[in-house]
Amino acid sequence: MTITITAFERSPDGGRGLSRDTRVRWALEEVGQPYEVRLVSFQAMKEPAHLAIHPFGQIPTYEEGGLALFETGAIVFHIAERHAGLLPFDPDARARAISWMFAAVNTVEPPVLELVTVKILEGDKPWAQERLPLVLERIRVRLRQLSARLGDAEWLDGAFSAGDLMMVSVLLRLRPSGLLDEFPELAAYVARGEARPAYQRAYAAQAAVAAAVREGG
Ligand SMILES: N[C@@H](CCC(=O)N[C@@H](CS)C(=O)NCC(=O)O)C(=O)O
Repeated sequence: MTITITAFERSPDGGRGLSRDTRVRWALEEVGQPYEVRLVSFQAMKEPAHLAIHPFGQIPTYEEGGLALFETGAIVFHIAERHAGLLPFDPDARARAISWMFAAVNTVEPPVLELVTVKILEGDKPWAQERLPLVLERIRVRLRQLSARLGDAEWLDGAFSAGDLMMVSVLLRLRPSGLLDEFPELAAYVARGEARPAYQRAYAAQAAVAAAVREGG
């Protein structure tokens, strides 16, 4: 059955791999599933046809036969459940890997997103500069904790899993801020994720969309 995901027609990051379709592409590449991409404009994302698939009018979505999913955590989990390669077979190890998936989107990503909010969405507010150090410190707390747990291990819990895929994807959003460089173990962890051939293919695919937009004007 054909898998179709959605991605930005014009990604605000200009193809740097920070839009969340990259996570889904990466998961599909890890398990060797071909997929098609439907590019959507900001306007189309808010129209009924897309809202029927994604109630919040966002990307990415995932369609396969009669199944339509939204939320990257749920989509990556679905892919990992259906295909070998992203979750361990041992039930306890599998449950721990799933914990890391939730930790990525529910514990680490929220403060990371606050940085985007304070810098871009609220950047022109008079209190933005005052708030910035608070947000940075909240992120550092999480990075310190994560780094302490990772130590010098290659991945968060044994072999690479969907938990690492989600965590690396979330941490990558911090690269432009320079915060990752304060935590060399985490910077190396993210680099290991990026070095995976499946990530490289996912990155190249989303970058090609942005390149085509630039060429087309
Ligand atoms: N929690 C959602 C977040 C989805 C999300 O924020 N998508 C962004 C792109 S990375 C989007 O569509 N933004 C446009 C908008 O919200 O209008 C997920 O993980 O899938």
